[in-house]
Amino acid sequence: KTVKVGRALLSVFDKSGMADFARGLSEAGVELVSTGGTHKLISDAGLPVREISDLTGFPEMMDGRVKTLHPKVHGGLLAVRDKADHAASMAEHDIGAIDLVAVNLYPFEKTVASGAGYDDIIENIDIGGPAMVRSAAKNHAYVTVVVDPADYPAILDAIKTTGGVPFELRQRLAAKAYARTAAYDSAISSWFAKAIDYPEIPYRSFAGTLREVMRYGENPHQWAGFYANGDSRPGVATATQVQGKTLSYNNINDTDAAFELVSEFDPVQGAAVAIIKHANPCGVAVADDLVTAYKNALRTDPVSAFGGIVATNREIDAATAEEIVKVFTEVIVAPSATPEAQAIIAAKKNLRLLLTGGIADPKADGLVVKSVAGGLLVQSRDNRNVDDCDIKVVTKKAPSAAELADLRLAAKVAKHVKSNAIVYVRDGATVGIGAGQMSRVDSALTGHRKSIDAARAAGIEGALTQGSVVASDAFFPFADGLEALVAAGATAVIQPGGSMRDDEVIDAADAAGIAMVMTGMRHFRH
Ligand code: 93A
Repeated sequence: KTVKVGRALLSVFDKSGMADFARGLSEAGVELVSTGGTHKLISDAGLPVREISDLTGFPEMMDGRVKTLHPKVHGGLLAVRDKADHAASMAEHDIGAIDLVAVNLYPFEKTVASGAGYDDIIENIDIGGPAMVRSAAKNHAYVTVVVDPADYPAILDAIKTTGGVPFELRQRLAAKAYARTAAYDSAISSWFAKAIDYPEIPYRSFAGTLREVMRYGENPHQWAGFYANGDSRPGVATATQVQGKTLSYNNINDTDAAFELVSEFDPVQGAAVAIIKHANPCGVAVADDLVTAYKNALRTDPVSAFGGIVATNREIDAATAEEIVKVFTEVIVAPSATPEAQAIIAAKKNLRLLLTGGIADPKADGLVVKSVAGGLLVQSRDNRNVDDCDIKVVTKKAPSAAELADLRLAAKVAKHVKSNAIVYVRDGATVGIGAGQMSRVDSALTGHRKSIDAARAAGIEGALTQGSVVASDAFFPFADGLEALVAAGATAVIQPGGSMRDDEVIDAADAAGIAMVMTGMRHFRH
């Protein structure tokens, strides 16, 4: 049933919308009670409002740590109005009912994101706020709880039109309130786990804030939402969309893959471009300038690049924008774009342009979560790459300096290709990528075949893998995978090593007269 609101307790850190909300409530005859800062705002707006200390009979104390933690508050929130003994307790202790609570919490997440110190972060753990929210939500049979200023208008509307707040709305607000306190406590425990290096903390939850509900998920019959977890680093969740259609679920997933990959390459050392389809790269290149990197990345697999996602590690200039818009592209993601480049891209109305303000830090830690039936698999981010490895030459022949540079590029790309991953590189660009095959030999063959297609498209005889170098994301269990690379024309290979049959694989490389190096670091990606 609809409950009339007689008294409201307002205690908000984020004061947006509060003056209007308080005015609306006051005009509807609701008595307002409020804590320090919120009280000041409301009385400055010229509205009648009581101090919380007036209601509790206690001053706000201990730097505000104790202001609403009082039976007059929690009794007023939790009492079951039509239970005789509850009503008797209220009468006996002079506890008045509180019918509505508007609370939003100390900005714990923002304080952490700002890089504040330990004590400052601890001080920003709100206790009284979540306590009121949880009490009010539990007693939603009688009480309305609002944690999000976006909900103020709907509540005022209901009060104006029906004289109170209907049950269905109170239920939804209560559900939202618990989601908020859950996310809040989860942010606190996540921060703690990180601050004291306790990753295996039990009961860990992974809550985020709904940013948007998408039209659908991976497929049209699936629901999908994008939840942000408060991480403020450059990336798909924090990027600004300058233009284009709304991003879909698959767009966001692929854009993330593209940007994480391109961020492996230091923009000071060179321009890098990655083109992604279905979360796998179909072309990656580094060059002195961005437009060359784009053209070389595109050459790997121009057919697959159709409808792809382009990521760059440097500001997009006009020349690069001109080239990108020649190919049907779904999303461009870049640290920034010049005004000229933006004008060129603007001609393609649907094309989405996301600007991140910087590249992602490939060394950053963090957690990667994957759901399985009945649970979540959680692991730390794969935040290492070939630059962290001690590269060992295992063959008679050592790679040349040029080959070694290409091997490093190939290894960084292979890290971002679904396993089994085989990446052929020549002259700073991928020339064949084999992704996601169940056998490493098949990935080797796929990459080779793609390079033949690409060569044909470019009017070149043979395969682009001739004279290339190759990275494998994991070791070769048998020599056959390596032999497939040799047959494709590879002259040098980088792989982690560690197979029982490493010796056979090394012998095969020596027999073919190619160079092979081992990193000791595997990069499975499933
Ligand atoms: O320090 S607290 O944990 N102790 C309390 O008793 C308490 N009551 C409300 N924080 C408390 N609050 C929080 O104060 C609210 O959640 C809100 O964020 C803030 C509003 O304070 P003010 O009205 O003084 O700006």
